[in-house]
Amino acid sequence: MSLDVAVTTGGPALAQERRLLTAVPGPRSVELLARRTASVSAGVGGTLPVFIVAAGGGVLVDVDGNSLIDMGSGIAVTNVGNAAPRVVEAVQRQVAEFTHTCFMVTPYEGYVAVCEALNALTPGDHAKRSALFNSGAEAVENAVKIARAFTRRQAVVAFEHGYHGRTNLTMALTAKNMPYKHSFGPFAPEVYRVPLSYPYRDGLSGPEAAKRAIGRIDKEIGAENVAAIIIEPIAGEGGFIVPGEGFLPELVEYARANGIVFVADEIQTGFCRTGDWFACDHEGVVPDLITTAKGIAGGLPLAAVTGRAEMMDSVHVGGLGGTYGGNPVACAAALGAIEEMREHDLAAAAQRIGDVMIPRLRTIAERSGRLGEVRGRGAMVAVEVVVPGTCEPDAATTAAVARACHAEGVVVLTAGTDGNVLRFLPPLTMPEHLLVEALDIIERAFLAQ
Ligand code: PLZ
Repeated sequence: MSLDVAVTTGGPALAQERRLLTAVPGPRSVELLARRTASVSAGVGGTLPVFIVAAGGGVLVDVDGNSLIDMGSGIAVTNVGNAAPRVVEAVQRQVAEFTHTCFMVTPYEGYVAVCEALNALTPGDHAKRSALFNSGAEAVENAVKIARAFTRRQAVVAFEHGYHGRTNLTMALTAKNMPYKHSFGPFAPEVYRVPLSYPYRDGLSGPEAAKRAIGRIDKEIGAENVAAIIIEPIAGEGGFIVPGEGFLPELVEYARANGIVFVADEIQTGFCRTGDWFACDHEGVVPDLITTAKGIAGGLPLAAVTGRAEMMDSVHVGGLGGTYGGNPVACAAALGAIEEMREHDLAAAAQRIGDVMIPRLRTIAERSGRLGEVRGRGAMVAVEVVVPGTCEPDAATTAAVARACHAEGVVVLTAGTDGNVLRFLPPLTMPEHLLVEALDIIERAFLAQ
């Protein structure tokens, strides 16, 4: 498709500007949308019907030549920026050498190198092993398999507002019915849900909330029946809920005292997103197993479980695997992405993004009265939208603000069990001038409500 604006390549070389040449979506996107509707299952949702031809730095360029500010990173995936140079170079080299062998049939170095990197980068300096998969949900499924095999127990504890995927077991682990679970049951058994720490809504300190959750586990399941406790250190789809200080460490201590495997799902929070390599690092939490995906490979599909060697090695030989898990092209991308993160200190970049966003959003909160809470860590930032003067969730205003931002060429995402959270996940390569421009547009959208 030819464009009015020359777009020869993606990546950071793209003009870092917001540019609207047509309405959003423009006519070419509308044509493609008609083809999509006629060919793609209606069950696959969509945030914004603009069709993308190039992306990089902090922008997405569509088929109509519009350049949109990317405040979503494809749901926390392109942390290193879209088409990041080291990712592109590593993928091009690998794809020309060989595309697939199946690691379980004839192995290759890239898979091992990714596991070595994960073992070194994830929290804790104990002996670790990793295994690679294709998607976040698949990593979570395998973490549960490993915890069950290691403990010979069955129960798995998950949390309110938790999100872990769309496969059968991970739907069971996920809290929210619509759209993830509705009409798709029955779900996997032996999954139990306990309350999260949600300071804005429960008014409890982290340790108090931990005591409440642990009380429920003891009374309703029995610690000796629990294989694993699985938690996102910051709930992602649930609305960027940052638990009270001390909540996670108390859960880890309880798990350790009771022979329960503590699994941190860092699929959304990982790889520099929160201003550290992993969100667990913030409170010095050392999980037994950690699941990663999304940001790991700069946009190529890859996921992993990393954890204590004795747990990871407790599974019988052949018990873990899959045709594509740790595909060589995805592994090359991951090694390139990790280099980008190191080279450009993207953890520090995430902190700087948070330092720009959070004070500005607090000012917007004062002016608008509709933002019940501004929260997050690093470049994982959200606002919880409420009816002014109350704590009542306001999903309608949240959707209206998102729509207004989209129309102005700013790609924002929503989240939250009540659909009342506007969340921001810019690429960590977002130039500051675009971040500020996006915030200006977000402010206008709120003040127009
Ligand atoms: N665990 C913490 O955030 C994926 C889902 C988007 P997959 N989150 C985005 C949607 O509507 O499907 C996620 C996550 C956490 C697990 C997953 C699942 O990762 O790669 O989507 O399977």
